[in-house]
Amino acid sequence: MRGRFITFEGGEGAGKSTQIRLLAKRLEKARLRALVTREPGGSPGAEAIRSALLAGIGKLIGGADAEALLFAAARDDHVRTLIEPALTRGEWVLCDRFYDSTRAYQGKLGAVSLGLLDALQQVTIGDMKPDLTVILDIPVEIGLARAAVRRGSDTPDRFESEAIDFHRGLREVFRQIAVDEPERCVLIDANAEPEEVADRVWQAVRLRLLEPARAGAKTA
Ligand code: Z5A
Repeated sequence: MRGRFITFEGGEGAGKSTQIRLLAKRLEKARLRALVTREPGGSPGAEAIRSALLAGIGKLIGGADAEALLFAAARDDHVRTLIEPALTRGEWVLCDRFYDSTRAYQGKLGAVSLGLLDALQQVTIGDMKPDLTVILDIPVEIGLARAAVRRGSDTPDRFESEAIDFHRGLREVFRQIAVDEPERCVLIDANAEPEEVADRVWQAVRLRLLEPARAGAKTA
């Protein structure tokens, strides 16, 4: 049986990596194999592109359209070489960011046209959509403070260094995606202790993926 594909989205410091780790543990307890990955990156080719992107190459090579092309190139490699093969083997794939981040960062905030974004999406993933997208929602100030603590004395990356209005705009875009696609997305209040947020995520995974699969197996 094909595995399930879950993506995590949200602004800076929302807790995506933390929640993915906690969900992977719960899935393992339920005897489900989970592959944890991230975007940009996840495969050797895409990780090479990630380094350039987070160092700010998009600003050097012509701005938001060029940056969107690089995110798409990374996604193409990641989907073909890592995500699709794992789903085909029956594994669950938990991915830290996916195409909603392109729509939010490059689309809404970088002003890349919908036409270009649609074309890039078609080339990189075609009709393949996540089975579930968990959107972690927290006030911008709290997320940025968490990200700053984690970063310590390191320099903020290309996106972390944007102004606070940029981050407020991002939060609104992610919330709107959850409203527009309620069947695929669940919006989760992430302003709570990690284990409490993990309970909310697990509840969504159970209701939307695990229980329907069990019910389907019984009637088959
Ligand atoms: N990007 C894009 O522009 N277009 C695209 O298509 C894609 C991405 C795919 C990738 O950066 C950047 O690429 C990203 C968007 C852009 N922008 N930036 N910057 P990244 O992978 O380096 O970083 P990120 O995805 O933005 O992750 P993050 O926001 O920095 O972190 P997070 O994964 O959401 O959170 P975390 O690492 O789990 O937690 C952060 C800290 O908070 C850490 O110290 C935790 O211990 C702490 N934490 C976590 N949960 C809690 C709770 N519940 N309470 C208290 N403290 C907590």
